[in-house]
Amino acid sequence: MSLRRFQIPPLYILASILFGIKTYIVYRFMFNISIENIMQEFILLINPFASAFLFLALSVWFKNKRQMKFLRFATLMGTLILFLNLVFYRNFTDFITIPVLFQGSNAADLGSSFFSLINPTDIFLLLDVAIVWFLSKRYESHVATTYNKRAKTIALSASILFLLGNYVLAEIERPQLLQRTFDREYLVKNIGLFNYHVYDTVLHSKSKAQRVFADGNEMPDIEKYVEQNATSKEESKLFGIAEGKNVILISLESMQSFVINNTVNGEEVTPFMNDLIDDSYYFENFYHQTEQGKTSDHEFLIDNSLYPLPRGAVFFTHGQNEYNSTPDILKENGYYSAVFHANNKSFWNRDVMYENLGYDHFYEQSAYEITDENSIGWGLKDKSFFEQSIKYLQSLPEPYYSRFITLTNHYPFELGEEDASIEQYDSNSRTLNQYFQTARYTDEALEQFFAQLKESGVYEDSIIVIMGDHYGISDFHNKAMSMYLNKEEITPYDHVQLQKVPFFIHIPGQEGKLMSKISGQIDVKPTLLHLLGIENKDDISFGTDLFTDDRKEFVALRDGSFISDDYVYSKDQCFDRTTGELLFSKSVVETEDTGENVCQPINDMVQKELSYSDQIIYGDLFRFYKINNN
Ligand code: GP9
Ligand code: MN
Repeated sequence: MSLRRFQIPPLYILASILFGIKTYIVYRFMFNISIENIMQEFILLINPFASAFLFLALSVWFKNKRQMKFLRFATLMGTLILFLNLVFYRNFTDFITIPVLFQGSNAADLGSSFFSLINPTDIFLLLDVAIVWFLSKRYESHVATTYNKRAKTIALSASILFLLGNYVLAEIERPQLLQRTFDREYLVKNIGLFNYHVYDTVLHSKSKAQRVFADGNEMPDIEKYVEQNATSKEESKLFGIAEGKNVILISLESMQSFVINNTVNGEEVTPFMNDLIDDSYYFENFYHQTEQGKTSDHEFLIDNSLYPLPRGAVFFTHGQNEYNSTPDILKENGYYSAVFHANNKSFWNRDVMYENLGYDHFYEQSAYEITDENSIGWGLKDKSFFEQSIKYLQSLPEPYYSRFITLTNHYPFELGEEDASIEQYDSNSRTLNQYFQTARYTDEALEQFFAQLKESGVYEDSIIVIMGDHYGISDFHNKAMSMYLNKEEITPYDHVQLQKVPFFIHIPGQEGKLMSKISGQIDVKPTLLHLLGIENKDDISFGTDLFTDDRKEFVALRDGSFISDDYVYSKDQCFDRTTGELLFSKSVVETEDTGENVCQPINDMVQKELSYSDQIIYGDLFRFYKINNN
């Protein structure tokens, strides 16, 4: 048969189309990728073609023989990558990352079950490769073309345009997708498996390089700083009060302090938590310190007492570092540890990071029965989540450190009518209007959980810590927020105050106290360890126990803002903390003399502290520093 009679497109275009179709079929029917809307469906459809074209169009730069060779091996390699991810996915419901590939346990796990993870139908993945091989070998003289300059330029520009188009759509669908690196599934869904691998490689090499240049010489300065500034010289007033008790630490999604003891349409937003203040240690000036890694950043803070990173999610970028984490320390003191969260386990790279932090078990999505009726928005509703978790909690070896992360009070704060106990707020922000209802729902879920803890006999032997993970209402809703708070506008001072999240330490049988000191998520680890009677003397951590008076004078937010007893500093403006009066502004000082910047000395310290914490993470410095945790 002669191909002369057929007008076939250039082989690289045909190969891209075939490879694109194949990849799309794999995405759609072999991986279990969740599609939430038409836009996501569209992006998923185009990205396989965009990345196949990007790579295969490179063939136009080669002469005939090499061109054919390139196409054959490129399609084969691409297929191999697709296939290996598929096998990996069948075992781990996750995509391969470079660190995971070299991570002993995962690779070994996969090795032993490799053959059981292969389906006979996988052979069809080779179909397009076979076509390309056949055409390129048998009909080389017809399909191999020497492309002229114009054709080369067109191929190159088209592939870049394709890639850009894909990226722009992905950005619209998930703003800051690449900076925030939410989830591998999101990345694959939006930029495609192959571009995801390129991205993962860049991320990996960058952090590897920073690690390579560190040699541990950085540690003495950091140690000295921590010893002088973050270590209390005074023993905690509550040291050992909860020795041997179980810990139940509940993170409330997007719960901010402004709803506590507040009303909407005349109704209390969080009646249960408002009452809980009376018999708990409740910290009314407690701040979240998270950045782009949101929930995962708060987890990082509470388990390490180190700051999360200024960009990206440390759970992703430095999931393989050495840490001296709360679960690790507790393990050495006889504790079992587990996390409960009904979302996809790879979200925020939790599966990898939890193992590294020393958690014994992660009760994730697959541990829960999730149906249309019991889920909304991001997944399993909080009431059902707690209810289904109790049996697992009861089965844990004691004493244990358990963490729970709720989900319902997450943007866009959706709730079915049957679950809404209070009316929405009425403003120009649908987000804020709905927020009160989901916050109330979570408050009710918490109340129910307390009842279940009591019923199941878990309550008495435990201490219960409750905390908001980060803000839920962004600056975008400032207009509605100022209306709700009865303010003319939300100033940088107000913005900082809105970063307060609720923090409770509830010790059954203890009265508790209203605590007004300035505090933050960085303080949770040392506070908790001291309550449990663990000294943990040579730990490097930037927080201080909240039950001593000898404390560092500020809480630093991750964007460099800070709150001290006297001042609030944000966006180059220094305010009086109690009155909110502007004391100094960098932009004003150029035109009129507003006096000295009284915030400057603390600001210098904040910058130093944040950079020390970053150095530890970027350089993976704990590998040079062995700590005795007893
Ligand atoms: C996802 C949940 C929410 O598992 O923790 O994450 P967030 O978007 O708040 O970081
Ligand atoms: Mn969150």
